[in-house]
Amino acid sequence: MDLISDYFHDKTAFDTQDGAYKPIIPAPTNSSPLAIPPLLSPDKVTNDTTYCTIRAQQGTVQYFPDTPATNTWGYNGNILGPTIPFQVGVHYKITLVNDLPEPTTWHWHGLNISGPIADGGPFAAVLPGEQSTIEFTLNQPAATAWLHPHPCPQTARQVWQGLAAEVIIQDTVEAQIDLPRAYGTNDIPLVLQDRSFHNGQLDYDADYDVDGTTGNYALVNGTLNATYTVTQPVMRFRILNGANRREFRLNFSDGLPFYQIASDGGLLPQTVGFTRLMLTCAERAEILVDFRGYQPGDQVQLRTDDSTLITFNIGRMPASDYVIPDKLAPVEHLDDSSNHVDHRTVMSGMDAEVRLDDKLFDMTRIDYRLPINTTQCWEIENTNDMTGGMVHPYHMHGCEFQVVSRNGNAPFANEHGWKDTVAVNPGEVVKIKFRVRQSGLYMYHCHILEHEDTGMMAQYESFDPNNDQPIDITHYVHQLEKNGLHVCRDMSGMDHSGMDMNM
Ligand SMILES: [Cu+2]
Repeated sequence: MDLISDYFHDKTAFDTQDGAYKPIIPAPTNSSPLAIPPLLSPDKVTNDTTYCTIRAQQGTVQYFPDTPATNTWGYNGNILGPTIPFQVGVHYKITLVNDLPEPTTWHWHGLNISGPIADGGPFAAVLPGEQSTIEFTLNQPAATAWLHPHPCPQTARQVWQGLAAEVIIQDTVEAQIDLPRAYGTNDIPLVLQDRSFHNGQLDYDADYDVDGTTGNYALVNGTLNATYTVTQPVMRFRILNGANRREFRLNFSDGLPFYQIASDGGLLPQTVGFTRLMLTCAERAEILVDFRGYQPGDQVQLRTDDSTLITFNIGRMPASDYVIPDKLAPVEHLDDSSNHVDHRTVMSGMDAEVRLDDKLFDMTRIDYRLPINTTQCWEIENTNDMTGGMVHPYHMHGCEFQVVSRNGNAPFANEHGWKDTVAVNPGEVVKIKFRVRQSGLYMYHCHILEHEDTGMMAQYESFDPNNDQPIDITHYVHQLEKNGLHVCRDMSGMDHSGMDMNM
């Protein structure tokens, strides 16, 4: 297997971007064992339905010995949340409880479920002290997805405060491949984030940057200066970039190779070996790491650039003749014989000038309509002409897509599976194809959370061409207004064309 040592990004743009970008430095506190989130236990399992509860709540974490505990938010706990296992084909009923002092939503990033409510975008707000119930049955490949809030325009602040959890989707295809899958033993999540602290507290407003808020210290699964003792010869890490804005440029301190087996939407057709891998915001990579070359007492760090994210202490491990599989799972071919581009979406600008298709988000406006069960081909362009531009991670709700090309060239070696978030370099056009399976209303946007909250977001409606019943968007708008909730309209107050004023 070839080893790739290219980050696949526009290095100039990365290195010269926004001066407020903070390097990761060691936190001034002792190292701590990596927190491994528990698996969410269902409330009840019946013959046809599995019931769960996910409560957004306030908590505290004692990060520093000499300051008061840090006030945090989490799902069913103090920070982040349990890892949520879903089985394809099972019907789930999930109660979402808001114990926070403000409205929030539960967005299932990477789950192809009904929008705008079950999907959990900005229309799905739950008031403080209230709860709602969603239900769905998953029909998509095994994958690592995630849960995070998505209220407009408060997503970035709520994620910063601690709301995020990994989701593991399981199916029979993945189950038949010889991969580590003992959760908490040789299969563990790594949620990568960065935060700064002010007298021990998170202070989003103090750290806010319109081009994306960054912090000085790495948090892995909410742990500062995390360490992990390796007792299994080959580990599977489900890595999520859960940061508001930071790209992670992953490498091991000694150049140890690692093997990517899955991207956002599931297994790759073939394992791809790396010594360096960049993950932009919201992207996931499942990797296998072979620790058999080390001796007990050795140490190796997983880093971003040359800053440590987590230190692995090698412990005693059983002998193993495990062979990392080369072939994984076939990826469904989406028919694209017409070669017709259905739509081009343009991401432009930096700072408060960011735009999607020259517009800012408006919840009362449907930006694009597309038929279900039909292959769509879109081009995603990052014009970014100001000051060299920056990488924008483009994300779609309601579907997983395949990367067809980058500026007409073949996609990267790890882009041959399903994705829902793709990094678009300045001056690049990324062609994608996808099929939406269910009618509904879904967001597409930049996943730098501050860009999204500034309005670099739009929404599409998917409809059944054999039974086109357009969504009554005023119904959803009125639901929010009736509850005194904010409705994002033409978010700048600029570029009023008069067209939207009647809504
Ligand atoms: Cu962006």
